[in-house]
Amino acid sequence: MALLGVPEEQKRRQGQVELGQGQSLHIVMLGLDSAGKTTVLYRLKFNEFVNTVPTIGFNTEKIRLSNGTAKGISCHFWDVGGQEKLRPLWKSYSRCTDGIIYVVDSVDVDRLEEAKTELHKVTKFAENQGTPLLVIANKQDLPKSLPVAEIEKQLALHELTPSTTYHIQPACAIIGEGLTEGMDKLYEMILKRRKSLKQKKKR
Ligand SMILES: Nc1nc2c(ncn2[C@@H]2O[C@H](COP(=O)(O)OP(=O)(O)OP(=O)(O)O)[C@@H](O)[C@H]2O)c(=O)[nH]1
Ligand SMILES: [Mg+2]
Repeated sequence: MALLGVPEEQKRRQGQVELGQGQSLHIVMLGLDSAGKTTVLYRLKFNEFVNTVPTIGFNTEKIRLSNGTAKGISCHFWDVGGQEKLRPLWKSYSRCTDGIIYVVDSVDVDRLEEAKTELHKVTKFAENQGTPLLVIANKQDLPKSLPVAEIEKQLALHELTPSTTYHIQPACAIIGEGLTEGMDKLYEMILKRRKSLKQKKKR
C-alpha cells in the first residue's frame, strides 16, 4: 500500500482531531434512478464492482474510507432510491446530514433538467442550509458522456442557495475512478463548515 505524502498525512491527522475520535460522518446519497448511487456505495465499501438492482427504499452502510486525505474517516452512508415515487423520502433522509452526495448520469441528457429541479429542491430545505454538496458526474467512461463543465452549467450549480458549498467531480463508479478525489473534497468542505460553525458559537 502506498504511503501518503507528508502534507496529506498532516491534513488527515488534523482532520481527525477536528472530527473527534470515534465520530463518523453522516452522508446521504441522492440522485435520479439509475444514476449510479448504489454502485458508488458498494465501490466505496468493497473496493470492487457490485452489480446492483434498483433501490426500493434505501441502502445503508458504515464505511471507513480507505484512500486519500480522508483515509480512515468513518462514514455512515444512506443511499436512497431515486425513482419518482421514492423522492418524497429524500427530505427526511437528507435532514441535518454532514454532507450530501448527488449522483448524476452524465449520459442521461434528457433528464438533466429533472435532475436539476430535484437537486435545487433538496438544497432549499431549511434543514439542509449550508450542508456541503458533492455532485458526482458519473458514467464518464461512456463515449457520449457530457463534460463536467456542461453538467455544472445545466444543473445551474452557481444558482444554488448561497450557503451551499459544492464540488462537482467526474467519476466512473464501475471502476471507482474519481471517488477518492470526490470524497476528499467533500471531507474538506465538511471540516471547513465545522470550523466556521465552531467559531460562530464562540462569538
Ligand atoms: N457505464 C457505467 N455504468 C454505470 C456506472 N455507475 C453505475 N452504472 C450502471 O448504472 C446502472 C444503475 O446503477 P445503480 O447504482 O443501481 O443506480 P442507482 O442510482 O442506485 O439507481 P436507483 O437505486 O434506482 O435510484 C447499473 O447498471 C450500473 O452498473 C458508471 O460509472 N459507468
Ligand atoms: Mg440504488
